[in-house]
Amino acid sequence: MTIVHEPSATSEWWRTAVIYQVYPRSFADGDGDGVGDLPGITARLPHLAALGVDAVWLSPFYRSPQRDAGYDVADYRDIDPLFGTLADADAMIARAHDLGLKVVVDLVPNHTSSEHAWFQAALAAAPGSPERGRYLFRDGRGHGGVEPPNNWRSVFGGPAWTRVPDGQWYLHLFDSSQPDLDWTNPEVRAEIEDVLRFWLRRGVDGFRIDVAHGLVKEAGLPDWFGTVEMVSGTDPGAPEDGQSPAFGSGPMFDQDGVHEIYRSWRAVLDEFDAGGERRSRALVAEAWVEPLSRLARYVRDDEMQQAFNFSFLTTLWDAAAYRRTITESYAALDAVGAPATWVLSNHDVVRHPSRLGLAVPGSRPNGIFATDPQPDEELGLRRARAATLFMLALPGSAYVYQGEELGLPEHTSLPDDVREDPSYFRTLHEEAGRDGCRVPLPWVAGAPGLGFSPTGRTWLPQPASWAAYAADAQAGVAGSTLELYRAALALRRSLALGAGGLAWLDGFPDDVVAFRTAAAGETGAVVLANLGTTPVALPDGATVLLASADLPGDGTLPADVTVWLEA
Ligand code: TEU
Repeated sequence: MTIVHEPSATSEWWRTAVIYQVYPRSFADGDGDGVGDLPGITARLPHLAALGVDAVWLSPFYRSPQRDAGYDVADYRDIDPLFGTLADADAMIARAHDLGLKVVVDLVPNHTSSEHAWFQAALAAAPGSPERGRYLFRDGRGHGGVEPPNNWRSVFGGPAWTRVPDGQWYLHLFDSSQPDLDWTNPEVRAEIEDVLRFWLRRGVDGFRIDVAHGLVKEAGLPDWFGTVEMVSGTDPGAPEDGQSPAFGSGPMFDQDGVHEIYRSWRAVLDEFDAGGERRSRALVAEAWVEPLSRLARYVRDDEMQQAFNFSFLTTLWDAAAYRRTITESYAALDAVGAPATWVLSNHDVVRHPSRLGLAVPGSRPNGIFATDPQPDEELGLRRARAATLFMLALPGSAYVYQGEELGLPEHTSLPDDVREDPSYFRTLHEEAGRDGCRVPLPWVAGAPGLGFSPTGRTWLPQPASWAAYAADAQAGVAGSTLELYRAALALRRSLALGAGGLAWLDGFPDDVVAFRTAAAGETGAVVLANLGTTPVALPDGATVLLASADLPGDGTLPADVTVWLEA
């Protein structure tokens, strides 16, 4: 037995919470226009309470031209009419709180929309003006300034600079409709702190911080000859030991200056601590940063509370690789007193049942075209259920992306003419992009649009196979993925697994991830995940609490199955 993590002694909600990601445009549509909205979400919140999660995180619903599905914010203090009104947001927050769910909203501070009043003012103003000083406008290089100021590439493909009519260029790490703010400008800092207060006053319990590693750029904006490619994990130079290349380096990412910003935001949140409770509100870093020791810097005591563990998401289907990632995660995060977080899917990556059904299980293409080799749907789902079941036993906090509780696969045959993700366009159609993981959810098997919207409209078409995955087709059905998630979340809660310690168990084949987890004073559970190709013997006399697939009953654990055993 090797102890890698001690039980957690502190009890703030975000240390152990299971947080469900709602992608508003695709969760539930209240008004029938085919795009999900806040009233649709509010009406379906009981589904999430019944599922057994502790919190919801909503991707952006702010006023936006929707060039990057809302990650291009034109007004941080208003709701896009597509999603409803501020009154709808208040009602959603109130209903969630009534149901005992915390609410985390998305904050996009690295860039605004090009339609934000600030950027419009910058365009109208002259080079060198205070209006331009809120963004990263620079003169170009070469004769007449016709070359961009440096060689940076957009994360979505293509150059990271766009030229305006008077000849200056502005930086955009993402789409040209998403100009980067200049975080050395005190006005920018004051504005976003005020935006935090605006939403805290409306009662939110936390913020997920978009591109948290990108706000500060290295002074002088020097050229960079590495990769900014964080979208795809299929780098041909990737080492063959089952790991993707390190991400998040270069002069545009993970600069030391970002931490001072997060310390100031932590102080803003502390102003709102409820009833004298310390740290009742949380900041969550979306920072594609490696190694884990660098990621841990975002969650030091006076900064954020959580950071998404993308090292876990990018680990390939390999028991030794998982053990390594998990051990390193606890080592790095325990050193700063932060909870580990675990995540397998979100709105930026191919859904994990499909990734785990690829020839290299767990690899991370940026979307899948109908003409690409297709994932094995059945094998992928079997592995996804196994992966989820061991993730939900890991001490710390876990994220569930909408629809994964239904076992949804990626939509891999979307017609190209419905695609909206800017990364599809900016890679000149070389990468399918992220639309395939953003398809509207199936709620009712027999209904038009699978019950997503009262009119049957859906902003992206749903695959025909999704009727079988609809929530109503799985509710109450023994062995369904929905019932597996419900059972796992209920047991996780009753066994207090989130607050557990973790020890690797000896005596199992290398292909088995085997650990014991128990909170202080609890018996906990033994978890075995067989990532190999042959069945392995279960311990003598083992009592199975939960399994990710039917067990043969001969005392063995088949390949691609996880079990929780009585400890
Ligand atoms: O993503 C930040 C980011 O780095 C992504 O490009 C990520 O690496 C990639 O999508 C993973 O496949 C955030 C949001 O999550 C994403 O939806 C936005 O498009 C992006 O910021 C720009 O705001």
